[in-house]
Parts: sequence; C-alpha cells; structure tokens
Amino acid sequence: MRIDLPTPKLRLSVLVAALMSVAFWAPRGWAQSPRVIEVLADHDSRYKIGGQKNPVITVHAGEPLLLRITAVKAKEHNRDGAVHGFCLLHAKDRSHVPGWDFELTPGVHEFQLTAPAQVGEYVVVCTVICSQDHEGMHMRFVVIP
Ligand SMILES: [Cu+2]
Repeated sequence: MRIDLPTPKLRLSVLVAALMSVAFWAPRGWAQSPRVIEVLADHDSRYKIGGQKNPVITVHAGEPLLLRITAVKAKEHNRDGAVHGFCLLHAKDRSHVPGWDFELTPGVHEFQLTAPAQVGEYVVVCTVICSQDHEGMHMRFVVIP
C-alpha cells in the first residue's frame, strides 16, 4: 500500500513526527527486551543458576529484567501452597526492596522487574520455611552501574 502525501512540507512533518516517536520509544541504553534471569529454587533448599557453584545475580542499575523462577518443592510448604520464596533485601540492613517479594508455588513463574536503582550488595532470601535447610537458602545479588 502506498500513501501519497500531498505537500513536501507535510512529508517533512510526518518524517519529524516519526523520528520523534522513535526517539521517545528508544530504550535508554538498553536493549528493548528485558534480560532474562533463570533461577531454580530447588528441592534441596538452594537457589541455582545454570552451572554456577555459588550463584550470584549481577544486574545493572535500572535494567529491565525478566526473572524466571522454577520452584521445586523441598520438604515443607506453606498452607497456601508456596514451596519457596524469593525476597530481595539490602545486604547492609536487611531492609526489603519494594516490589521484590515473591512466594512460589511449584512450577515456573515469570516476573517483569526493574533492577534496583541503587548500586551495591543485596541478598535474595527464601521466605518459606521449606525444609530444615531453609536458613541456608539465600543468594548474592549485586547491582553495578
Ligand atoms: Cu526455600
């Protein structure tokens, strides 16, 4: 289909409008699709990422993320069916990071998130008493510039 624009002036304004909308929607330095982070919250009350021995999540401040967590039941579960939790805390004072507190039923869960704006050390902790090893269910989370 071809659209004929009557005047060069109109053609120019359409071009300008198109460029402006591109500039508006263009991501600020990031790829348009969020980075996918895959985590296994496993039956042995451990978080696992790929083949990492001591899993660490490292993200850029303000980066769009898709957190995909697969939860597998350990020994215990909550009355509501949650088998693990995934809660992000500031490492320094253990305060919660708003919007980063999830309870996980068995299966795959996806969360669209924005990485914390504040650079530094964080920790992911499990919030469901999932087994006798629950206290050891945590993972480093680092925000870099
Ligand atoms: Cu757990």
